[in-house]
Amino acid sequence: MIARRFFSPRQLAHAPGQELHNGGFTAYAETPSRAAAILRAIGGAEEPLDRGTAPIATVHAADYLHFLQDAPVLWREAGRPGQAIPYAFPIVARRPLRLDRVDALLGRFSMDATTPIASATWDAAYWSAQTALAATYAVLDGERAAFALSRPPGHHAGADYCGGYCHLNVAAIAAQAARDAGVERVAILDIDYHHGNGTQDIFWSRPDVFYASVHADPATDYPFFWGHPDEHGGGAGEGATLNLLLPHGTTLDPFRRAQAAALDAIARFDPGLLVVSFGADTWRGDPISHFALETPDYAVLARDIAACGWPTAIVMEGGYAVDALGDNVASFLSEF
Ligand code: OKP
Ligand code: ZN
Repeated sequence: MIARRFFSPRQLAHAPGQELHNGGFTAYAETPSRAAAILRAIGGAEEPLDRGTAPIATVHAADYLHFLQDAPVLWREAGRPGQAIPYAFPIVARRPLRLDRVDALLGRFSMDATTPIASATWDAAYWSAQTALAATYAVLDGERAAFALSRPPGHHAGADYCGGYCHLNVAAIAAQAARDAGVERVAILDIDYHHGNGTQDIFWSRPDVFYASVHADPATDYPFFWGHPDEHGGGAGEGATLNLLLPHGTTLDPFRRAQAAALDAIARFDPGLLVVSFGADTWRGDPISHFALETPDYAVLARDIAACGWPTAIVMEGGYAVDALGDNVASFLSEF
């Protein structure tokens, strides 16, 4: 089992009741019980230091960070029950506007309607980011690998938007912290079932942060609009984004080959540090996903990553089969 693991109990407070799913409301899939199950299976974790908002603000826009803290207050002031949920989005002619109405702000700073914001959300997301920073600094201080039990997850969140259960992009915050600590090239390997559109977006024009993702085809799966194979990065970041798509029903062998292709590309980039966005929603029984990995397969994937030898910070993304989640994460972490 990986030696350094980080989690703060304050991450549990974000617990939205419901989400919009296929036209109706269902129980929110990204539950605090996910973190509790992982924590049990990995035998506990250290509490992260509080490194403040500065490392978060190097990745996220200031107005967005204010919005995350203000939205639940404005929602209550508007007389609304439960958690703040957007319903109108400025996709046509998005332009700077001074917005006051909570529904306008929610649409401006969200990419979907499945990412509720409650009064505890900011604090939970803040500490989720602190776990990613703690794991990154453990690795910068010489640890071979470290694990952040980041929850809520991060890879769908962009510099100024939330989405896909994500509020702060913990992988991006980790990668940027490593850059700011002097690591010249940082790679992110995203092996969650879903494409990490937020991470891709944040580093799209950056030649110093390589983003490689193995995921379900966005033609059939969320987030639909990003993660297509012709997305390679832009400007100075041209060639530093790689998207590898797999079909429903994918088992270990094809997944492993795709991951090997991602690792080859990362090896050519020659990173000083690797951030792994690890999702266990590739497991065969995941309730919202359609791959078919088995629990022992995660150890095989982890061994392939570890064999590359890069200092590695692992952050937690998805995985919604709570009863199997602990074993799947423990299987992955057993090889580091
Ligand atoms: C987050 B992560 C409709 C299905 C889509 C959002 C999925 C977010 C996945 N309820 N909901 O990448 O695991
Ligand atoms: Zn996912």
